[in-house]
Amino acid sequence: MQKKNPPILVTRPSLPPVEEYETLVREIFDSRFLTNGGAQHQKLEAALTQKLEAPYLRLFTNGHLALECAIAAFGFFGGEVLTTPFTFISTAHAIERSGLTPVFCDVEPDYYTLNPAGLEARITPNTRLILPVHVYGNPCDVAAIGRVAARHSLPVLYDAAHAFGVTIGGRGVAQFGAAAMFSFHATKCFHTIEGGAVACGSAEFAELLNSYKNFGYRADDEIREIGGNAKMTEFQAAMGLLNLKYFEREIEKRGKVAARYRENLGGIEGVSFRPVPENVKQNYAYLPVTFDPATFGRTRDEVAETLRGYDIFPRKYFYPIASAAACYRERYRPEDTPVALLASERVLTLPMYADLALTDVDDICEIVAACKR
Ligand code: T4K
Repeated sequence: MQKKNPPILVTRPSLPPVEEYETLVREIFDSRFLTNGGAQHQKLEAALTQKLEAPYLRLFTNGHLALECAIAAFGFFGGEVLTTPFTFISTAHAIERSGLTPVFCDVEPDYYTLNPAGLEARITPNTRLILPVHVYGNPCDVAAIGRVAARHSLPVLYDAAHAFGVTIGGRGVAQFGAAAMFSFHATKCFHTIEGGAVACGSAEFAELLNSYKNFGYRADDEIREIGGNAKMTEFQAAMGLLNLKYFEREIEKRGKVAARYRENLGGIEGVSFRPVPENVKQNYAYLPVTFDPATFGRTRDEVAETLRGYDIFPRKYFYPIASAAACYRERYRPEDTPVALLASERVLTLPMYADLALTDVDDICEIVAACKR
């Protein structure tokens, strides 16, 4: 097989027709309102509140600052946050940068989401918050996590960066926990170039989010919180409005790509996919595949290297786990979360995007299958 030209990257953002974006950009130019909650922002906030079935929703300039503002809105002064190390480093950084301490708990072996079974043992008088991640868009066991949280009167803030559009038993993921953060980065299945949102269950929390993203302003002459700047611009919101229009088509196309991968690789010993729970509507945000070197005969890294030889660039999301990152490893032992550690050594996220040709999926799978020993 020839090298891919152009190369195939792990993802490629979908874009609306450029003429449609031009129309909205003209509206922005005419209005001279570029940021700070203009017309596009208001429309997108209303549309996403509905789409995500969120009681309240506030937009942000990116998912990371959305997470930091959400943590700030709880108003803790130090303490511990139970979270997963098997995530993008943003989750741990948001906790640490908020003056709190991440306590890394292990994930469960099917979905790699926070294992509710291990949570209770890690709760101390200093625990303030549970911050699970719907990693790859696979929802956490929200019922079990909710029960642990209720028993100990702890709030739950979901990092739903990957879970836009995912529903559990017909209910949007935004409805679980005290709040949920979504990322709208260009690499996500719904994007606003850079962007994010926090959904929450109370009007008061939503007011705090507005304040923390806008320097603490409650009114022109009233600065109540020590907030920062995390506002979404009109150009981002316009992109979001158009991408929202095409979102269902996006998911349909991604679903076909995911099905083709499963069809091609599903029967190979040593290759496994995350199971799909019956009551979950997926968004196919990522295509994580786990390679067991004992039965596949090759390591995840060897498979990645082989693909790179064909100019196909999968990614090791999420390696290293947060507790093994250079900035955390002196304070943690990655072996304390063995399931997460093993996942970080075995998972390869293969290219996944709406416009990935099924013939390219077939080629990727052929190369992967040929790695087997
Ligand atoms: N929590 C979790 C669980 C998260 O996964 C994330 C972000 C956050 C919180 C924070 O949300 P944000 O603040 O980002 O909204 C990417 C994304 O930048 C990041 O949003 C995402 N998670 C993370 C999992 O992946 P990188 O450093 O891997 O991105 P990069 O630039 O290497 O891009 C990946 C591939 O996409 C490349 O092969 C190139 C391609 N690409 C990328 C961009 C930006 C394009 O083709 N076009 C583009 O415009 O972090």
